[in-house]
Amino acid sequence: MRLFTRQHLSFLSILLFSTGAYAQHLNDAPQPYGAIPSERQLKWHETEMYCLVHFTPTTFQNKEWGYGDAAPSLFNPKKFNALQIVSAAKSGGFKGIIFVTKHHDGFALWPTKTAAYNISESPWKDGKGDMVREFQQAASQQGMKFGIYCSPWDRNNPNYGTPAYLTIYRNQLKELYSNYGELFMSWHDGANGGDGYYGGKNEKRKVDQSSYYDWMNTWEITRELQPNASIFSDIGLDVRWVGNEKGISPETSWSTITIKGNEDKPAMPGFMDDSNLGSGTRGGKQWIPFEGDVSLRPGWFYHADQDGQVKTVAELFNIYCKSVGHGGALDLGLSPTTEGILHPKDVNTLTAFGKLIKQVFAHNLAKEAKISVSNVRNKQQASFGPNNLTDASRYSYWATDDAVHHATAQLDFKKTVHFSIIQLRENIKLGQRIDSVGIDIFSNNKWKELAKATSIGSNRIIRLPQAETTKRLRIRVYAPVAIALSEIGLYLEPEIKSAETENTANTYSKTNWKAVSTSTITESAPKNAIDNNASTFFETKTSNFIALDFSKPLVFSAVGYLPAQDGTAAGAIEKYELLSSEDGKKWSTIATGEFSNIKANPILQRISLVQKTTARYLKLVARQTVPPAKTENKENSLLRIAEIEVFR
Ligand code: FUL
Repeated sequence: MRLFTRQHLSFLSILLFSTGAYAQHLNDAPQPYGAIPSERQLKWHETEMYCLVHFTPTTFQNKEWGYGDAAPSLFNPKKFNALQIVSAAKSGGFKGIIFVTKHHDGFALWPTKTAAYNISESPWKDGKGDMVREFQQAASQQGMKFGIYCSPWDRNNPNYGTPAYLTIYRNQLKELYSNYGELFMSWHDGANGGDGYYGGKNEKRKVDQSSYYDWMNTWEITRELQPNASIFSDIGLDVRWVGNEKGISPETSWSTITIKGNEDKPAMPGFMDDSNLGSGTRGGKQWIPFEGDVSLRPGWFYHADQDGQVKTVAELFNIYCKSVGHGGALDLGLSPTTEGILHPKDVNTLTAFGKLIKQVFAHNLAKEAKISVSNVRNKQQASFGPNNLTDASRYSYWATDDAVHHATAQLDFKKTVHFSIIQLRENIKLGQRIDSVGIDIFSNNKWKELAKATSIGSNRIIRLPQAETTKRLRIRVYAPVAIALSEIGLYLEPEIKSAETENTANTYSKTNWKAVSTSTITESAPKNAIDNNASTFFETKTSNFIALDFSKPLVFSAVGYLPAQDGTAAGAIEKYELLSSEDGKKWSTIATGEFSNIKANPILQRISLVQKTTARYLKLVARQTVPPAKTENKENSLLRIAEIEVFR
């Protein structure tokens, strides 16, 4: 019996040789530097873009946070189509779908055995439906990864706040982890507002966020049942929050971080020093890269009055460059309408964005260059050479000798190239090694610096303010250890034609208005709230309201409140009361409620009135505001208002 032909044998020897060479290559490779990603995290880095779908009875209530009291009968999407939603995400270039299986309102979108408040109580598919299953199947059909978000805070569950609820929550995770295939992410958030329906008690339940969810043991369940799922939370374990809901990180954002606790207790989601979530820590103890989460619309849930505010392709590309392009991932919120599908505007934007990404990154101009480097590891060992820099593999790399910490890679082109984006990747299996880079072009017989950057990591997109033309480009790299750069990309960004965001504001001019409060501070006076300038604000520590005199009666359908836009949510109104008056003396309440999620996402809040109101005077009273960071548990006394809007 002949086992091998000559071809077989020569193939085998090549294989053996190359396996041997590979072993040698590994042997000669630089030692990993600092914290390094796990296999699970490497897969997550490769995913780069995924979507987060919010669709619960809260959609039908036109709210951002359900209170937990919505009747299940409300939930009856007539045209629900998971495939329409998932396909739109795919057309946008997204590679995964995370479905919110239970939001803060507590309504489970799968027929859970753990709580009665679930989809089987709804009229949708006569109570026989399972939306988690439909999303899982649609994702699998489209070749996309699937993940789940199950909110720990549950404003419906009567047991919330007691140890019994933790068991319920863990059982919910077990059901989700056991019945819906392999998950690429398990998403948990730190939001915990306190008050809710809680089985009809309508009260405030405070939990000790440092211990209540016993996260380390809860996440053991994730590890056991879904070992490949990356755990997202404020602080990981695998992926961290970037500290805002704009989806972007600061310019310098390391994948390594040293998590800081709070009040001498270890850090827990919702209970931590979050000051370095955006930047990470150079040389930090753990590898926990960031996810930029942001919604395609202003809110996470669908609101018809935001149809004119779907992000433009240009905005999305900017976010992409500052999330994926800063070594993190982009998690884009999708909000089905009450029909159970995405609005055509959302679909069109996703499709156009997907086309743009494809177009930008279709051709790496650096492939046309001859690349020379100032040093190659191990006496020019080919496996560490510059050929690796344009082979589109994240893990083959150009490396320098251990003693060489400053090096250059020079790209010489036969024909001039025109580019506006430089993309760099390190081989992160060896850690985040590079400290900084400088990019120069040779122009008029001298080198001209175009850009500098830090925190390269898995992906660094440097977007130039304008396109540049050259035949010679140089990248200067500094690392405290041997350099291990895996990719250089040069791309040209086309002019992005995005339809302008429609101005559906329809607001009254504020020219003749007057604003008063009881505050006497002049530099942050009430008039700042009606000056049409979002960066100035009225701030007071002594008053809890602002009153407006329109100078004549106005007929209005809604009132807008923009919290301060300086990056801190302190002083933002969480609970409000809105009053109107004809004479400025006798006031009547026209609305009360909460501005859900304002702390994480301090965008323009809208109070839509049940019916149009006519009044000359309006008063917005803050019943509860976000306290300044250091006084989290104390009575708060800060109110900040950037703008008030009145909608016709
Ligand atoms: C936050 C929640 O409070 C929001 O409602 C939304 O679900 C967002 C993605 O996470 O923590």
